[in-house]
Amino acid sequence: MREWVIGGAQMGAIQKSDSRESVVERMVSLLDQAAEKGCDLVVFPELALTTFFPRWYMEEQAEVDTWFEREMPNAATQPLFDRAREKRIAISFGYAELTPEGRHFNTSIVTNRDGEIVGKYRKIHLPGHVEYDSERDFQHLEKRYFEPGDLGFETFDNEGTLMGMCICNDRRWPETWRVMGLQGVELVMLGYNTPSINSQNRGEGLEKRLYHSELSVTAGAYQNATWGVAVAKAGVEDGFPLMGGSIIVDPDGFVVARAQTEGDELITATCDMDLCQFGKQTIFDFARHRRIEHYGRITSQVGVER
Ligand code: CDT
Repeated sequence: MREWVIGGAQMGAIQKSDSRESVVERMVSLLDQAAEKGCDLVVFPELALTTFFPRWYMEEQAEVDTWFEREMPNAATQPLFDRAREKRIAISFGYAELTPEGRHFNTSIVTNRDGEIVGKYRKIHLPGHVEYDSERDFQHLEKRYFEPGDLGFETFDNEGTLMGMCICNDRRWPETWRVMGLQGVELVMLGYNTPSINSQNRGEGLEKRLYHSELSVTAGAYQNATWGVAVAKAGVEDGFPLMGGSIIVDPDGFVVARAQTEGDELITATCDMDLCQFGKQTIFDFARHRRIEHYGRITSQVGVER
């Protein structure tokens, strides 16, 4: 399948007290709207099933683990998988994954239109910090609750289209996009939970934060000649605001659909995967133009060295 009607299912706030079941009801309702619009694929946000719990400092592992899913699908998410299969819509969404070995990842999956999981990604660039930070306006404890993903930036053939995923902070790193670009990716799906306020710089402002998000996705899409779908969890969660700004971006780096609200909102676009070919065969024909003899620092060094 080369032409997909894609839905970006932005979600509004999820409070700490909201049950998984009530969230899944909202996701099913967005899926129903997507079905009416003829969508073949719907992308939901990062950690779509719960509030953005890494803002809360927890010391008891048993409490931390209540935010994680031990299997997927599970009882709470089965209705979403069932409706997606019934409507023949592929879905992608993020959740906190607790493996049988006791490992914790910030994960996303993608299904085909039969509701079978055909791809999994575990977030690699984990932002934030490990210990309580009294200097910040609020906490961002992803480095405390998750370990870095161990699956790399894989791509997946989903019904004839090469799809990849990344999660939130990953979108800001060109390496994320290029590793998938080097596999010929045609669609990158990502969800995010981005605070509207910089916890270390209150003066930054929402406009700049939305711009940086959009810049990252449009640049990544253009420089790798791929479609990009970036979907927010937005709104005010227990007093903490998250920004919206969900977008669908074409392989030339242009935004073709953009959310207007900070609530549950579906954006859609018809995405022809063959539009990736021109960029991949010309200015971003990697085989002809890349000069890897000068890229050594990208993999041999982490911080700045002179
Ligand atoms: N969820 C996530 O990765 N959010 C980050 C905020 C980082 S602030 C410590 C983001 O890059 O949007």
